Amino acid sequence: MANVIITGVLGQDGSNMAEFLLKNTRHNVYGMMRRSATPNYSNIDSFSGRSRFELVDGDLTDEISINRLVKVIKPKYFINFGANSFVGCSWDMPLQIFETNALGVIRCLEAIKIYKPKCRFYSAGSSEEFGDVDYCPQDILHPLKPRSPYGASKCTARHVVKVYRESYNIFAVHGILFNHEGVRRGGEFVTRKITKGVARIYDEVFHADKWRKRNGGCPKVQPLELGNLDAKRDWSDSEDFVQGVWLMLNQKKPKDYVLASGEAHSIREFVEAAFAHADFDGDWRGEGINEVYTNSKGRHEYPLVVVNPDFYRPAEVDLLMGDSSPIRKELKWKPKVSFQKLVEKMVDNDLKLLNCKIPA
Ligand code: G4F
Repeated sequence: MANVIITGVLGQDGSNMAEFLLKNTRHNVYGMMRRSATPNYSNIDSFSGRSRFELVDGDLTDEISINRLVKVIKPKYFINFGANSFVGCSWDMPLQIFETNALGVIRCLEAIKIYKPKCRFYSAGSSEEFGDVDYCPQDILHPLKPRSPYGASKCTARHVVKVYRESYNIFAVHGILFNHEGVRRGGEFVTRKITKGVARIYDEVFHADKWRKRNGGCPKVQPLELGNLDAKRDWSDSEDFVQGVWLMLNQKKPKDYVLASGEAHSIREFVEAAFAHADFDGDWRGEGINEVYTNSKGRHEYPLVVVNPDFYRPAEVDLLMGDSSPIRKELKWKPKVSFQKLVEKMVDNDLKLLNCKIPA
């Protein structure tokens, strides 16, 4: 039995990692959370009462707190999922992004170097490091060509991990994670924004009594507003990824790997799959900022999705698709959830949160 520190434990990946370790190992899990006036504990509700789980205060921008935690807890593993992970806001707060995502990694590695040099460290890398890609699928050797302050901060973290590994012989790995989603995903990311939007529209339209009382005879639907529909991403399930991270941390020698599904789908395809699962039938009409995804089933036509250029980014990553064959072959990593299953799981969860169920 050993101690594990997980930063970002209230987020999607941190909470999935903590839950995975509590279920599958006998380790004590210390989940680090940042001080906030109104913290949201919903992602850890299912396990926060476990005796082997403890919430601890800390902040990646504050080395005193990181040093204290490593000195006192003496972790065997330090898993850094704490980050500002939203690419879209990284142009608005580039310094904060670097403080947390890049300098935060130096703070963790310095604390490990001084207080627990045998600790194994995981750094959450990102396919955003590849940016405007040179080839497809991208593997671990793909050049670093970030397109956002977020991507640049993750490239810095990658270099820092390599430097500490080679200079101090620390077991540190930087896993390159392509997009990964799930029922604990934050609502600002496009997948969850879509599945929450589908559930809201389903609730508005199919609970006819409710909306008729509110709006009169025909459905009044507030369409979902999205930005670039043509970007393509390689989406997987975060619960599959935390298992890959654990394999990386327990390999013999530290080596970086890519985690990815190997499939690319556009935002448009995600929209279609999510609405189809909730029994909508849509058509794309118009072009560019005038494009609309219109419900064409039943008596009424109404817009399900419209384009809002406010959600465009100053620079876009058009296509991400990863090659994860090395970790599948060498560490026997096997993801379970397909793109279609992921979409269905997220839509079902958001419908359930609104007490809606698709009729069988
Ligand atoms: O869901 P997103 O915000 O994720 P993004 O930027 O790909 O980043 C995620 O994956 C990275 C790994 O590749 C992680 F490192 C990172 O932390 C994060 O988890 O946006 C996906 C795509 C983009 O092309 C964006 O322009 O969706 C497009 N998009 C279109 N409309 C939108 C929207 N994105 C958001 N967030 N909101 C929209 O309305």
